[in-house]
Amino acid sequence: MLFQESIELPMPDARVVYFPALFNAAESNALLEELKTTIAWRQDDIRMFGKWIPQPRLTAWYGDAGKSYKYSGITMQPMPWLPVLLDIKARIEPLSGTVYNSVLLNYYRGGSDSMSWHADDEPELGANPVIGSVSFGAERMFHFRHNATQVKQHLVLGHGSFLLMAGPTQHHWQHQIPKTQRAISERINLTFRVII
Ligand SMILES: O=C(O)CCC(=O)C(=O)O
Ligand SMILES: [Mn+2]
Repeated sequence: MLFQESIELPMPDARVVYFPALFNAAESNALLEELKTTIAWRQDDIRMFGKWIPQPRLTAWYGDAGKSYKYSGITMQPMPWLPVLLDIKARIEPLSGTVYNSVLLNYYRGGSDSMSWHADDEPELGANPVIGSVSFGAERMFHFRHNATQVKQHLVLGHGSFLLMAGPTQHHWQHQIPKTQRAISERINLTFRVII
C-alpha cells in the first residue's frame, strides 16, 4: 500500500484519524457521478421529538444479507453490494484494520441537507465500533462534541477524504453535519460499519 497522508485528531477519549486525499481528484469526480446515478437513493421519514418528518438528506443501505440496521425508528434492510461499493471498501479496509459488512450512504443535496447530533452507538454495532467514513463532492463541516465536557472539535471533510473513527470515540463524543447558508453543491458520504 502506498503511504497515505493522515492526521490523528487531538481528541481525548477517542481515536479519530483523517486522511485528506485517499482518492485523487479524478477518481473522486468519477465516483461521485457513479454513486449519484447507481445508488437507489430514498428519503425516509424518521421520528424526531415525537413527530414523523422526512429525513433532511437521501440515504441508502447496502451490505451483507441479513445485516439490517435500526435507527431513529426505522429499520433498513441492506441492498446487495455493488462493485463500486466493494472497490471503495477494499481501499479503506487496510487503513481501518477491519473488514466492514455494511455501508450507510448519505446524499446531501445542498446546504440545507444535514445530519443532527448523534453517535454511531446502536447495539448492533457492538462496543468500540470502527466506522469508516468516505466523502465525495462539496466540502462540509464536521463537528464533534464531547459528552461530558462539551468540548468541540471541527474539521472540514473534503472531496476524496477518509475519516476513521475507532476506539471509544462513539461512547464519549457525538458528531453532526450542520446545515450551511453557503451556496454549495451536493455531497455523498459513505459510512462503512460492522454489524454484529
Ligand atoms: O455525512 C457525514 O459525514 C456523516 C454521516 C454520519 O455521521 C452517519 O452516517 O452516521
Ligand atoms: Mn454518524
